[in-house]
Amino acid sequence: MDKDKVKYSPYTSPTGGWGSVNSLVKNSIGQRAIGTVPGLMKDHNKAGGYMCTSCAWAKPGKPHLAEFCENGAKATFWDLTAKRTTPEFFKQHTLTELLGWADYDLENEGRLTHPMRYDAASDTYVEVSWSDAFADIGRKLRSYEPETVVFYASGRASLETSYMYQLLARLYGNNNLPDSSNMCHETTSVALPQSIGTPVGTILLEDYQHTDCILSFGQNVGTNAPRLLHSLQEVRERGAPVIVFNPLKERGWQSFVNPQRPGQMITNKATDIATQYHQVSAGGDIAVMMGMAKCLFLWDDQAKANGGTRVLDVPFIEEHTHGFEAFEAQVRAAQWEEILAISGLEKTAIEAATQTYAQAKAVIAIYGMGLTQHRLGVSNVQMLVNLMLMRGNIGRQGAGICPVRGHSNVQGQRTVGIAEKTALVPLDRLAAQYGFEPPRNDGLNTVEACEAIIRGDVKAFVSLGGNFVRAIPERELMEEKWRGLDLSVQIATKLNRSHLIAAKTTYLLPTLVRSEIDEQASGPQIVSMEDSTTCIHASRGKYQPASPALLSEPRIVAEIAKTALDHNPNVPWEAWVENYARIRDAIEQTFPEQFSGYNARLDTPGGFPRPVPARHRQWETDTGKANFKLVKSLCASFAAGSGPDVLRLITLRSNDQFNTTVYGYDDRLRGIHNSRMIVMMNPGDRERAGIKKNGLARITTAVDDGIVRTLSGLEVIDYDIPAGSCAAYFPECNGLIPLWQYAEDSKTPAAKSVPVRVVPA
Ligand SMILES: Nc1nc2c(c(=O)[nH]1)N[C@H]1C(S)=C(S)[C@@H](COP(=O)(O)OP(=O)(O)OC[C@H]3O[C@@H](n4cnc5c(=O)[nH]c(N)nc54)[C@H](O)[C@@H]3O)O[C@H]1N2
Ligand SMILES: Nc1nc2c(c(=O)[nH]1)N[C@H]1C(S)=C(S)[C@@H](COP(=O)(O)OP(=O)(O)OC[C@H]3O[C@@H](n4cnc5c(=O)[nH]c(N)nc54)[C@H](O)[C@@H]3O)O[C@H]1N2
Ligand SMILES: [Mo]
Repeated sequence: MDKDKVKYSPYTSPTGGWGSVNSLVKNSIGQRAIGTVPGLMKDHNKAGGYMCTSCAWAKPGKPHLAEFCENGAKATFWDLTAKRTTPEFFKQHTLTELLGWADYDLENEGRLTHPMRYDAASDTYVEVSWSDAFADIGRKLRSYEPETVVFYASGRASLETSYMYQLLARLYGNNNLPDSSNMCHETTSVALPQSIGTPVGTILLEDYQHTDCILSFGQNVGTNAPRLLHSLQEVRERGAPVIVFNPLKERGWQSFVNPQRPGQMITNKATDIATQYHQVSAGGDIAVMMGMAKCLFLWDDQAKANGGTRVLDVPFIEEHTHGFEAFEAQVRAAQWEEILAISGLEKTAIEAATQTYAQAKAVIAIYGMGLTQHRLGVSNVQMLVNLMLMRGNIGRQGAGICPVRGHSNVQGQRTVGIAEKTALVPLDRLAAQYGFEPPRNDGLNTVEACEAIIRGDVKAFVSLGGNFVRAIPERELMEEKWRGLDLSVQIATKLNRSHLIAAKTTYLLPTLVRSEIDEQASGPQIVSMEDSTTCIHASRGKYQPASPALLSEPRIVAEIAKTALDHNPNVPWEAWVENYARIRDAIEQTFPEQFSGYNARLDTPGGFPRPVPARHRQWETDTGKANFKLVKSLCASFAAGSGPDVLRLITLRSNDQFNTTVYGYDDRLRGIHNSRMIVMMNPGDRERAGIKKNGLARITTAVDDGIVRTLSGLEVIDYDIPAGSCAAYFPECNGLIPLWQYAEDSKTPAAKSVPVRVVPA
């Protein structure tokens, strides 16, 4: 693939509709998937079925006839592919050869079938028995200092597996539990507790039925959480406005045809989603929100003066918040000139957005990586909360903050203890429950794990899913240093680049996907996961496993624990794997407030919600109130280097990928086809850079730290994007991101405005 020249023509069809049906059918045929569309209709996100493996968006109690989207179906078809990556495949391809393959080609080989061990002499993976693999992994783990081992988790593993995994790390002797949320919504997990005393969003799905207005910042709904469009469509049909801030005109926020509605499919008459679309510059959101706050204060002053209805929710601010005066002073001091320069918007645009916001009684604020992956990501999120607090838009029906999470159980992994920060984990309860002394010092997050690997301080890396080396910044250096590890254990479903960069000893341990039947001693097992709105759902696999040699994730974690740890009679690894309901009982014992009646409530339609105090205006913050937080600066990005030729590069997802899993080379919703090696540029910026229309470009990171980071051969697309911002795909661009350019306070890599120079290639 990737041979043809890129084709670009702006996509004018709606999201959803026939385009998504065609894409879904193409993927089902391309993967010769054992899953079918009728199968999906019966089981996907349905009671008694399995929960989608793709995004974490909420699953309604009364599901649609087909409660899946194009991208969830794609992910499932790719899981249920008939293709296999067998021991025979590995005999035929050395790792050196495979390193030349594209991400797409690696995963397109299909499901891993057998446990494998890297053999340096032949430079290939060779088959190994499970028992030999576990014995060797256990022996090696016993030989290291606990602090030198990292237990990474990507966000797909169930609550049951995740609980066992964090316990494994703590019994082993560390809190080195970085996970994919460190690259994602960690910013949320740092910002929201300071502001409103909870690390998660405050809305439930039903709030969409009561909202008057939606604000959206930096999230691409059509690609990354398409089922949310069902709610947005209903919101629009009630006439409520939707205001979008995004440098790119993302199709999902513009227009949608619901494939669930035959009438709409036949007429192809789309629902317009955004009523206002503001193309903010990358990193310009704090400035936008500061401008909005200024308008609110000004109009409130006027209302006070003429005896009109107040614009601020004064009773709420007085009763429920803290820090208002300091915040007010910061807003009043902010200068419009700076606000407009940084946001890239006209004052009239900010005023129009504020007017709509101020007229609405109940507002939901949606956001994604466009806010979190910036130097001041935490200020981005906290400024959004400030804006909501000004009008009492948190903690009542139809209103609240809605971070749209990534992986399907990434939020849940945190809930059950996968966290490097000890303050987030009830260590005393774990100590009492299992009769051991858990390590009390904080462990490594993702960036710190990378730094430790670079220093040579990490001996072993265990990966519960994911594609760590490909997902992190600083690709070249990290790949080089990764080879210095003594042990890499990769629990995975498909082959990816992280598996090809061999440590001294590397194991590839294949596992089941969520839609497959997980048969254990007590029969087929249920697992569970938490969605973006804190609702917990049961999931039951329906399909035969891709290979009889696969083990489930709980089984793999238990076997590693049994070989790597001394026997502890209080930790019934074996009994847990026999019957996962026992793991849920153990989770309930550790987290009684969150999981009371866990097994009994597992099949609650729409999932059972964990308690979120901020939903009821109980603020578990340092002040006992919702805190207005001051922002550090109006610009969320790193300084844009020197010179007007420095652009801010946004690295983002196409419609044909799930993170590093690339399903194809089309980004239909952006009208880009045949290639991922592209850069979307403002035509004026392209001309200034001396690049011909449709020419080739080289991107070089504009930081002065002695490391040259560069990527060439990118085809330039003249795109509707603000001057000064440009965009290209993750993970192709990850080598351009300096490891030290992360969000202050949360250490989320700043993937959304990398300072770069783009020149003719
Ligand atoms: N199909 C599919 N679904 C997915 C994923 C996938 O890869 N494929 N990934 C999953 C994961 S792990 C995650 S975290 C989520 C990610 O979902 P999103 O949060 O939507 O993440 P991105 O695709 O990175 O896109 C971020 C959006 O922010 C915009 N943006 C960039 N910079 C700025 C800025 O400074 N300000 C504003 N206002 N906007 C900005 C971009 O133009 C883009 O529309 O999706 C999840 N769901
Ligand atoms: N430049 C840039 N970098 C980014 C981002 C960005 O926007 N820009 N986004 C960041 C974000 S938000 C995230 S979440 C990370 C993602 O980082 P990761 O979560 O580490 O990466 P994924 O691509 O989701 O991992 C895919 C692999 O997971 C394995 N897998 C799939 N399903 C399962 C399963 O059920 N069990 C197991 N054990 N393995 C499975 C497969 O082998 C597959 O190859 O990337 C981050 N990196
Ligand atoms: Mo993510």
